[in-house]
Amino acid sequence: MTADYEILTPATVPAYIARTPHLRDIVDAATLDVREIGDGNLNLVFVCTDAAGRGICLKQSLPYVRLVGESWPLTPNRILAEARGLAAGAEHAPGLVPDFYGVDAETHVLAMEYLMGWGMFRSELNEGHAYPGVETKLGEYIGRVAFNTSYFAIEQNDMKRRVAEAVNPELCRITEDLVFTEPYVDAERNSFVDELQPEVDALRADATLRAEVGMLKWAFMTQAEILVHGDLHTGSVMVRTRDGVAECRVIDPEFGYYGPTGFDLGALFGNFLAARARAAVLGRPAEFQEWLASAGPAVWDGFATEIRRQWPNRLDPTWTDGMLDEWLAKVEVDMIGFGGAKAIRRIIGLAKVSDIQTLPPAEHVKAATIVLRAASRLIRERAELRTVAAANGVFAEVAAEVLR
Ligand code: SR1
Ligand code: MG
Repeated sequence: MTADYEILTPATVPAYIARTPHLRDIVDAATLDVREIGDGNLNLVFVCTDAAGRGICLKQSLPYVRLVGESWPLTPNRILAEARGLAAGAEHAPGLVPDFYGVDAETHVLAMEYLMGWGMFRSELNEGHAYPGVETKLGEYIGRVAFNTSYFAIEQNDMKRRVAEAVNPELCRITEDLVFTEPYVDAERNSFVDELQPEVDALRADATLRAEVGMLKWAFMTQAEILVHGDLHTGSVMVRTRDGVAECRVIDPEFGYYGPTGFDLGALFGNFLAARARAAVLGRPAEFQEWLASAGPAVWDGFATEIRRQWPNRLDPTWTDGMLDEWLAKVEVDMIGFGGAKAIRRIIGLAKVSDIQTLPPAEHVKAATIVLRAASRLIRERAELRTVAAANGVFAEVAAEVLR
């Protein structure tokens, strides 16, 4: 599918910025150095710096999936979902998202702060670099956006209008297919090394697992609770350490829509499973592995603390403190389940993760096996496990069994 709008290149970005009123004062277009750095699955990303050292980052959605090519058309209006997510982050979780400079609905270009010198969380974890404290902040980010985009804080009629405005069917369909359906059937877009075939066969033959994944997919499709990020893996988080303090910024909410509260929490947890498997097979220092193990529970604590902090501001007294305890317990179980589903898709389905893909062959198989077995148990046993901390025990058991 060819675009019916101008697709930017590093050579045309300066002129684009110069003619765009909401961008031209942020940097000096005449002295701009521009690089296209998009390494994700969908979009173009341009980072620009001017002679005075000022920066800007432009993201342009293509009318197709970059990873696959023009044979897979995809609405470029996804950039509006991203704008909605960044604006919500800026409003409710300032300091945890990049500064948002606006979106151009005609060219499908979004402008934001260039996080110069920051690293992608996934790449940093792959290198064995710890960012203590970032996990709690990520939980806080989810809690802040969750509370303030839910019925807890939004008037009922307004909430329904917001849910309707934020529908994101094409992007949700990708998640429905790639996360909840394809890994469990013989789909064309799946791929994995032959050594994993018995593990994959076991998942597909497991009727309990299949039923539970069906329940998670049902929740994803029907449970319009909060404005979720929709793709909150460790590649959607930028990190740095400044003055000894680890900082993070959440990026890329183009899969955003109103969905289940546990979904983003689970996305992080599921990606930590991949990072932990990598660290385990590479024999990273115990201190790093222990910090990684604590990351899932810390995300949960950051989230739950934030929700409890805001609880007195809820709009409806029908929601008692007892209801809050029950609601949080359900969200934590959902987090474990979605975490498992998000981990499994990265091993079997389209769009894999470097944590596992860049390992040498023998370690790749071991790490992928750990992820598949642990994630499968998390999905099946999540109701009994109840807490993310308890779910960590499953990972430890499985890792010991595979690496024995
Ligand atoms: C076709 S898009 C594949 C994946 O890339 C994005 O980052 C999402 O995770 C999506 O599932
Ligand atoms: Mg993304």
